[in-house]
Amino acid sequence: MEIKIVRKVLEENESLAAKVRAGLRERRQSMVNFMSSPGSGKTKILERLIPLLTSGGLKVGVIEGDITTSLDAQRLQPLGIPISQINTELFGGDCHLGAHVILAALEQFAKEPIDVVTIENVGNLVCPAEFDTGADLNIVVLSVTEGEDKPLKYPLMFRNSHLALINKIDLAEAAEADICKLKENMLKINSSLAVLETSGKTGRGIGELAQYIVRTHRQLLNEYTIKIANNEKTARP
Ligand SMILES: Nc1nc2c(ncn2[C@@H]2O[C@H](COP(=O)(O)OP(=O)(O)OP(=O)(O)O)[C@@H](O)[C@H]2O)c(=O)[nH]1
Ligand SMILES: [Mg+2]
Repeated sequence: MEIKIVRKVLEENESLAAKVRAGLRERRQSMVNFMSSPGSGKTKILERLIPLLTSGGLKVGVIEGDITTSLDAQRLQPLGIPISQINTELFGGDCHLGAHVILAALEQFAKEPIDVVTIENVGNLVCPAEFDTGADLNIVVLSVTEGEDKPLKYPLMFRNSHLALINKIDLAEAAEADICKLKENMLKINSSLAVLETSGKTGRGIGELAQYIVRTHRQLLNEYTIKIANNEKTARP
């Protein structure tokens, strides 16, 4: 019985995620979902990444997921971009953002001219991987202090991500991190995972991250434009 209920919740989430994705395309937007353990550096990376995206001409909005505070949203406020705060304690304290709350957050952005929506998911290496938010790009952030074994212990997160950021690379030597082993373990779980070394402190790798997001955004919009044109062609008598 319990298994059936869990399956139903996940199926409902899948269909809402598909609705999120369809809405994003209609508005010519793309969405990027940052996931990690607490403290791996999601907010710090956003603080550095967003100015790069906006200086390249993209309008960015942020959905901030947290169980209880708006501390991260306050850190991002100086960037002057639209921010939608979701506190999951208001509906049961979920340790992830489901597609239903993302839909509600996107509605808050309805009047904003946004190109790229970034999500900072709730800090947790397990649940956010189970619930599709409707994002086009899932990015897992793992810092060098967390251990090389984490991809093997939390495989779903790495399987469901497109890009992994090895963050706090500035601390790699002090943490005696084995970066080769860490990459090997990531690729053992997901051989098509792209990997970037980043530092929210020094800014290393954040330019490449911005380029990756811009490339994905353009590609999605191009594909959508072609799809619409083809649909119009076939609809013509
Ligand atoms: N040395 C170093 N410190 C970093 C780096 N990235 C983040 N930090 C620090 O690590 C701490 C946690 O970073 P956050 O950006 O708050 O991490 P988070 O993933 O957003 O954390 P939650 O939102 O609580 O899940 C902060 O003190 C950051 O300044 C980095 O690349 N190098
Ligand atoms: Mg944060």
